[in-house]
Formats: sequence, C-alpha cells, structure tokens
Amino acid sequence: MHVYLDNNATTMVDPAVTEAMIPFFSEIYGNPNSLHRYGTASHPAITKAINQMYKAINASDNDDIIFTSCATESNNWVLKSVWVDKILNGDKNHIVTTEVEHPSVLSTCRFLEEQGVKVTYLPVNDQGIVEAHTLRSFITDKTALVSVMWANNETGMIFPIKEMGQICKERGVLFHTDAVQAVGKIPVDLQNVHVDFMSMSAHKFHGPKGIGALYIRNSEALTPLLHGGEHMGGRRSGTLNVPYIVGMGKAIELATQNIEEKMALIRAKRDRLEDALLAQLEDVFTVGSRENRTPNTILISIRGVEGEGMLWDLNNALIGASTGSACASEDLEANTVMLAIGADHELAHTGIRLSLSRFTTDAEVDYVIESFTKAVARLRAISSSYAKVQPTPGGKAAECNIHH
Ligand code: C6P
Repeated sequence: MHVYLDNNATTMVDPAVTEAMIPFFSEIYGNPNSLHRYGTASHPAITKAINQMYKAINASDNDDIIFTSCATESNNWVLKSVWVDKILNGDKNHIVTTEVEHPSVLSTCRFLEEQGVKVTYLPVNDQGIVEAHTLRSFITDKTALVSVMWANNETGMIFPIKEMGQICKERGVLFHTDAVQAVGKIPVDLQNVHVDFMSMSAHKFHGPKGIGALYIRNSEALTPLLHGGEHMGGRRSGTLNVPYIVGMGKAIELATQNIEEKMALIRAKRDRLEDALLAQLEDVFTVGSRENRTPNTILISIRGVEGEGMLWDLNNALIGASTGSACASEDLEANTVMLAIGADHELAHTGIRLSLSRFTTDAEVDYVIESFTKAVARLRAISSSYAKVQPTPGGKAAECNIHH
C-alpha cells in the first residue's frame, strides 16, 4: 500500500481541480491582457476564480486578493515592501515576528536585519505558540509590522490571530499572517479577524504548485515587488497564469466547502492514528494540544530513534512522511521548532511529522500504525543508546515540555 502523509509539504491536486484547469492550457490560452477574443475568452474564468477566493476567506469588496507565484513570494512581498514604505521612506525601524515562522519569513527578516532593520523574534510557549499578551509588550512606536503565522507547518499549532490582530489594530501597526497551513484546513473568516495582509498557497489545499496569493485589506498601500506591465492593477506584474488561477479558485472552493465536516473526518483519522501510536509505543511524545492544532497534523518524537532512520524505514514501507519542514529536511539539523519549544537536542532529532489530508483513508491509517510501530521496534533494537537514555517516569519528558 502507498500512503502519503506529508500533506503539510504539499498535496495531491484534486482531480476536479486538474479537470477545471485543462482547457486553459491549449484551448483558452490567449493572454488575458490582449484585446482580441482569444485573450478575453479567459476573463469569465479569472473572475470566477477571484470570486471563489473572496468567498473562501470572506474578504470584502474593498479588499484586494493578488495572485503570486507562491506563498514565499507573498511573504517576501509584504516584508520587503513594508521595509521600503515604512522604514526606508518612513519613520519606523522595527518588525516583530516569531521564532517558529517558515524560512520564507525568517530568512527575509534576517536579510532585513542586514539592512539595519530591528527584528524581534517572539518566543513560543511549551505548546509551540506565542501567547497574544506577549506581543503587546514588544510593539513600540517604531514598529512597522507584525508578522505571525496562522498555523505552524511543523506542529499544526494554531496561533491566536484574532487577539493579535486586535492588538495591532489598537496600536496602529500593520499585521501580516502567513496562513499557508490554515487556509483549507480550518475556517478562515476575514470579517471576524483583523489582518492587513495574508499569504496563501494553492498546493497546500489540493491545488497546483507555483501559485499563491496575497490578501491585502482595504487596498492598503504596498509597493510592488515585481514591476513591469500593469497587471493586477499594477500591484504585481507578470502575465496572469490563467490555468493555475483557475486551479487555485477551484481548489480553495472545494477545500472550504463544508469545512467543519471535512475537519471532523480528518480529525477522527488523525486522532485514531495518534492514540494508537501513543498507546502502543513507549517513550513517544506528541507536540501541542489536539484542540488547538490543525486537524490533520501530528509531530511525534520517538526517544532513541533518529528521525532520518525512521523516515528511511517508513519510505521502505511506501509511506511518505517528514522530519519537519520539507525545506529543512535535507540537512540533519535538529528540528528548530522543537528546540524553540524547549525539547532537548536528542529529542529534537527524533521528530516525525505525519500530515493527513481529506484523501487519507482508514485502511491507510491502519497500515501506518502497523508499519510505524514495527519501524520503531526495529530501530530501537539496533540503537546503541536507547536503553541508556530512557527517561524515568515524569522525568526528562516533563522537563522538555513535550506532551504525552
Ligand atoms: N511549507 C513544509 O514542508 P510555497 O511553497 O512558497 O508556496 O509555501 C512556503 C510556505 C510558507 N509558509 C508556510 C507556513 C509553509 O508551510 C510553507 C511551505 C512546506 O512545511 C515546504 S517547506
């Protein structure tokens, strides 16, 4: 059996999405900016996709949703443009973010620090989230932007975006959220939450790779990252990627329709998998409370088993998982989010991320439980250190704030 449990890295394109995209490769292929019929033929489909996006996140007519090439671009755009608009050409000098953001935010912040911007990286608590009140004390008169992810890609933990948005609104500071791991997984209602900018990526909700979007509240000013032709009202130049725009619209519609029902189905499978692994294996720990986690994600640590060894065994059993973010999985560093939570180095090398999707079946869950427990037994049997590092009950595990 083949089982794909790396849906936080990317997802399968829903066949209905592929079907919607196909005509726009070789039938309706004109440039939408051309005035002839071949160009204008794509306009209804683009309008439909934009409407699907607005509806899915409950944006208002005054807001903008601009298609980008990926969420990495959306995140870069917000951070670099706020730097230009509010710091280089304004009187601010400070950005606030968290220590567990995706590299597309963290590396951009490091670049901005090299340009002289002050960046505060908010610490996470033992659940892997930043508490809203922590943010309040770090905002100063010089703060231009707060950027906090809606849900973390490695743990699935959901951040208090509503409370943080309110704090930023009260303090008159722009608020950006990287909602890549939230949109399509949990309800995202922008009439209920105050955010100025929000990044999204289609391939995280069964759309194609290579297309993302940036939501911009009430047409807030934001210097373009890409200058060129006056595409998308001059906000982001480049010929519109019509098939992918159509695919993103269809994918977000499918992912957000009856989202509560979809969440319940995924959560039931995730909980069954998590319960079985915790019950059948000794010295394993999952990160963060389930109630405050995206319903598809488990980050599990297995004392005495290197994450890479575990991935190898799972891969041999035709199961795709990861040791954390796909961008960081080629090096053998400890899981940075687990270190931020306070796990010791040994445990931070043992994290395995299992991320389900609406296509995951019960039979697949059964197969993963069986294969996972076998792999742990095999790897512990050949581990020279496992017997030595076993914690005493309530000892090391409690110290490193990883929750059983
Ligand atoms: N995270 C993961 O394995 P792109 O691919 O540029 O559209 O999305 C980047 C991105 C931005 N923010 C968050 C929270 C993300 O999770 C990702 C992608 C993948 O966790 C690949 S590194």
